[in-house]
Amino acid sequence: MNTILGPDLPNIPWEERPAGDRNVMWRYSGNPIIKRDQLADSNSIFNSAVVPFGDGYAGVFRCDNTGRFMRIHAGFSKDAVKWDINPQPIHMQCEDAEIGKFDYAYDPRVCFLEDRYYVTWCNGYHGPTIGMAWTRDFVTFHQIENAFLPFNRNGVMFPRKINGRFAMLSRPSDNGHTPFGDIFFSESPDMKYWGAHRHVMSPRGSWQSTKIGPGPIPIETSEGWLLIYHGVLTSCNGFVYHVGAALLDIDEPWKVLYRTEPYILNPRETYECVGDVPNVVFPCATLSDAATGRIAMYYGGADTVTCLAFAQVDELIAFTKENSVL
Ligand code: BMA
Repeated sequence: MNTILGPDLPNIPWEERPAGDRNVMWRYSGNPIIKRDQLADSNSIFNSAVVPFGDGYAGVFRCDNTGRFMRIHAGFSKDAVKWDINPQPIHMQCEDAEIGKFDYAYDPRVCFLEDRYYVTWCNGYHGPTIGMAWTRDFVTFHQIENAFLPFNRNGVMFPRKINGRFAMLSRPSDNGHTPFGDIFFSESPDMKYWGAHRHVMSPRGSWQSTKIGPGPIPIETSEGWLLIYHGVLTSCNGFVYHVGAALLDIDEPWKVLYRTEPYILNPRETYECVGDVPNVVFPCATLSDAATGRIAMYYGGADTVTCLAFAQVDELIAFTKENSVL
């Protein structure tokens, strides 16, 4: 039995796989769970991250407004499906005005680590890089140093220290729409200085041939870190974003043990194929229940709405191993 090494969360969203569905991951019947205009001035709400919080859930949501400015907003939920999103964007506290100066914020991830929640996001600082903040209540957010120099996107922390150091995956990029991109591992003694950078994996044929990037916070399992990631191909019509899975070594997560040759989710429903950027599924968070092995994954559809999909950890690990090409 492949197990999640983490807490039991019996109340995460869940639906059984529909009869006749042969896919390792299946969609929530109520998708999208967050529509583009949930806020009075939102153009789109997508690529967002949620975590267990108190007796419910909290999250950080990418809300592009009707001025098409990219902002992140806090939100709360009892059931992790219906979300109350604060109409005001997060205003970070920051001791250093140079770092706190706001340009734009998008694609947040949230990671509970030791005693607080860390938020990482694509932060505008002379180009995109990895912004970082922490919060205990999702009301006050304390912004700390950017993790890296520009240009970088998809900063995804590990949920515990590894070999005594904080650890993060990221995807160095460019200042535009980035027609390349590998996943790297970095570590830090203090959340300020990041180094010991290691290559994790490169793009590879077909659905992940243009670029790849880490998605949700990796899930610790008996078989290694379960990494859900996005992989992009360039079609004659532009980028197409898919979701894949890999297992990384527990102590040396830059070592890839298994990696899916097929994707595990691709844009095929209307809300994934039609929107501001068509043909995008972009995962930023999971909730998982160790007792049952249930995984609920949150992803953006077509850069417009927020959606949910489900998998069973045993099945996803077995699928990743059986369909692995390194
Ligand atoms: C990436 C990011 C994501 C977005 C994706 C598809 O570069 O901007 O926020 O979902 O492109 O447009």
